[in-house]
Amino acid sequence: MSGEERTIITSCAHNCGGRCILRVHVRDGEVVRIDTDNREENNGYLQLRACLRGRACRERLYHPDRLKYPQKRVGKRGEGKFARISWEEATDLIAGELRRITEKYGPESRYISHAYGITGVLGDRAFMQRLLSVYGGGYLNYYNTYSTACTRTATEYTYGTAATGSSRDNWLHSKLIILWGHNPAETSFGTNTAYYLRLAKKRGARIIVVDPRYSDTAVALADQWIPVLPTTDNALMDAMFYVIIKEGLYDREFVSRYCLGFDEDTMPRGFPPGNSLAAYIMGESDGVVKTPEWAEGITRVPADTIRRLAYEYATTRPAALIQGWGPQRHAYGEQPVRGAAVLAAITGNVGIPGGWAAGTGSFSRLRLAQVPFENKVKAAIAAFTWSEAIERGVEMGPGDGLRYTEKLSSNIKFIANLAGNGLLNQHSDINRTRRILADESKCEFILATDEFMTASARYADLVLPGTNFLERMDIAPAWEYRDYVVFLEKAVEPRFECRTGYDWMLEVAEKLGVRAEFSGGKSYDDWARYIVEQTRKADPAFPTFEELRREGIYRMEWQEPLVAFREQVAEGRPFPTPSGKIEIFSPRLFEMNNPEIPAVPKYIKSWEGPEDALREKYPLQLIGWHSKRSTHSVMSDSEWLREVAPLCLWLNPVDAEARGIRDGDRVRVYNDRGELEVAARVTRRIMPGVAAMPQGAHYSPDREGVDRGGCINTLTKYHPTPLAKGNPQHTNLVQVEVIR
Ligand SMILES: Nc1nc2c(c(=O)[nH]1)N[C@H]1C(S)=C(S)[C@@H](COP(=O)(O)OP(=O)(O)OC[C@H]3O[C@@H](n4cnc5c(=O)[nH]c(N)nc54)[C@H](O)[C@@H]3O)O[C@H]1N2
Ligand SMILES: Nc1nc2c(c(=O)[nH]1)N[C@H]1C(S)=C(S)[C@@H](COP(=O)(O)OP(=O)(O)OC[C@H]3O[C@@H](n4cnc5c(=O)[nH]c(N)nc54)[C@H](O)[C@@H]3O)O[C@H]1N2
Ligand code: SF4
Ligand SMILES: [Mo]
Repeated sequence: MSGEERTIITSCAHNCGGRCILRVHVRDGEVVRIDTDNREENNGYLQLRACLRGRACRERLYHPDRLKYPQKRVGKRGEGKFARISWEEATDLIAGELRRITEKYGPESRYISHAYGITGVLGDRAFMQRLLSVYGGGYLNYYNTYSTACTRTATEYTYGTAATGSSRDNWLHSKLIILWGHNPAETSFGTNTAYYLRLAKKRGARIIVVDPRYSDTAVALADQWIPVLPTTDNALMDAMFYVIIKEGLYDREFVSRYCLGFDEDTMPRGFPPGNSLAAYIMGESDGVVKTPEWAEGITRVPADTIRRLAYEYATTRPAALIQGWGPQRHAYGEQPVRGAAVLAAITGNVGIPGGWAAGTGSFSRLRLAQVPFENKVKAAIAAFTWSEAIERGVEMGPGDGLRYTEKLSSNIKFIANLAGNGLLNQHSDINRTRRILADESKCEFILATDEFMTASARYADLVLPGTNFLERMDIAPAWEYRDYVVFLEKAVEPRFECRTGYDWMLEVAEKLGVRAEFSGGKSYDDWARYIVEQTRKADPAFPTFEELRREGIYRMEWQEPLVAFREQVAEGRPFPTPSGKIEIFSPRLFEMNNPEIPAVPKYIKSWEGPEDALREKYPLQLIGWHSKRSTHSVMSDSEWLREVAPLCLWLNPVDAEARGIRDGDRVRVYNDRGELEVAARVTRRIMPGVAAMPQGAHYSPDREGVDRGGCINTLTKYHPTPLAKGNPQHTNLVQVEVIR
């Protein structure tokens, strides 16, 4: 007999760019239907409506391929042979390996990988950080992420902080909005970001999209699309600087008061002449004047379009240049980040409502407490460099991005990959990573939790079945523009033998003799209460646990737009840089004396860019993008979503015709690193010379090693960016051939 239907409020815990309300309808202990926010919109409350992925979560929850019990590797690592074991055996194995590896190699050999399948505060990562802190004195840290390595690092060099947060209501004051490699119609960047842009447009803002692709955002919002070749944004920016300088369109007062090194007059003392931005743009330092005609040859943007763009941006105030993270996931990704911030600065668009200082301007008004832990290891590698730290961690130094120590005492020997597919699928150059991971003498133990046997889980020694977010309670903040949290109510009991991290970690802690220190006497639910109580200590307006649970959401209220650097500009306070100014010329970068890390933002010819000689062999630039069809690899094989957004490689008709490729044909895409197969989509939505495919498809090699799953990381390169040591996963040269 079917019982009463109850409805609970939750949100996907995936790293999807959004944080929306899911209303989950449960009958007889089963999720029967999922819909979304239906609250009344008033007092500025915008419904947090779920995307198609959120609404399709039921397919994932009940998928027949869910991991059902713990599995131990029995074949060679990566071969895919596993045997079912009990939880008792599994926790024995983890405790034993942790003890052995810690005693032999010390805490610096232990690593929790960059993995964001769970974004709630009670995720497996949070508790593993605590477990490794109480047992063995900590673990090797990482800094930066795959998301924002160059954005973070390069913004800090310009403004002295990466916290350039402004709120989206700023855009309602903007007269012009430039979305530079930013696609929130798909990437969301906080639920409703595209909606705010639509409101801005209704209020009269003109919207320009700069992107090699005619993205969904361009389709929905753009008055103008400016296609630019990947890796060449800085040539376009340089030419904009040229026009702005030549025509005297910059904000003289702002530049002289707040900026360092715009021209020779604003250079700090003690540096040789000819090192300012203006000197570089006018060719004084390298003999090349950065005219629009020069840039046209590199970027494929017509010189007149560049002139108009520069003129428009410099003369329409306030204007918001909002840069996504696509332009920085490139070989020299630091440069477009610096360039965009400098454009905002010299046009006086910093610190004013309707302007925009940098990047996507993420901020965190609401600070949610965390599960506490104390990692005694201070050493940190850049997130992207973990596979290198397996091979040669002890040889790595500051030049490889090693921080807070001179030298590591061990290579990585233990990896906890919890709710992540970054061991293989999401890390660059899969064939390289496979070779490193397959060598069992290098990293000696790999533990994975997941809901499915992913490519990464296949390279683990022990795979644990995790719960789905609908099977547990958690609390998750907004993804960007953090001013609300959602209480993730548990909808149904875990299926099979699936368990949440804290649950089995308690047993591991017990076996290691640290249960009391690890648990602090708390159950999982107690930790949720603890988080709320600690958050309330800092913010008394934050609801009680019961209130939050009842309402399902807590949202901060405010009236004024949050404007980054408002005080600096309104009150003449120093910027948090060493000079107190916006460092267009960075003395710190100058001291590095490295042509790949220039002191002023510059166009640098990229390896595997349009000016690389390798183009003769591999003539197409390949970029990936974060598509609506999946959250990284999560749901990328969903039958339900496939109908809406199938996986395919975008090719311009010019490039398709030259290769005899018709829309829908299967094609092989390859370079020296690997080969994959995918369907071609022949479309003018991508500029000639460039191919694009969604990132996140599941890697599935055939016997010859050809990836039939279409995972772009079969083709990407492991080559950290010069300063941030970030992941240049959109910089690739390939060839494409039709399969007949
Ligand atoms: N649907 C969905 N949304 C997501 C995610 C997801 O997997 N799926 N992932 C989330 C996460 S973790 C992150 S970090 C963010 C990522 O957000 P982003 O990094 O901003 O997303 P991308 O799609 O990589 O890049 C944004 C745009 O940049 C363009 N682009 C690429 N190269 C260049 C270039 O050289 N120049 C210019 N001008 N444009 C370029 C791409 O075509 C794309 O339209 O998205 C989040 N949102
Ligand atoms: N080529 C290329 N590569 C990229 C990018 C790119 O733009 N291009 N983007 C990079 C970026 S920005 C990021 S953030 C990374 C993302 O890298 P990851 O965070 O590793 O990617 P996901 O695919 O989201 O992996 C999440 C995993 O967690 C599992 N999972 C989901 N929910 C749960 C749960 O509740 N419990 C458990 N135990 N498991 C769960 C999923 O099945 C999935 O395997 O990828 C990076 N890789
Ligand atoms: S944007 Fe993210 S949180 Fe919102 S419904 Fe989609 S997958 Fe879920
Ligand atoms: Mo990300």
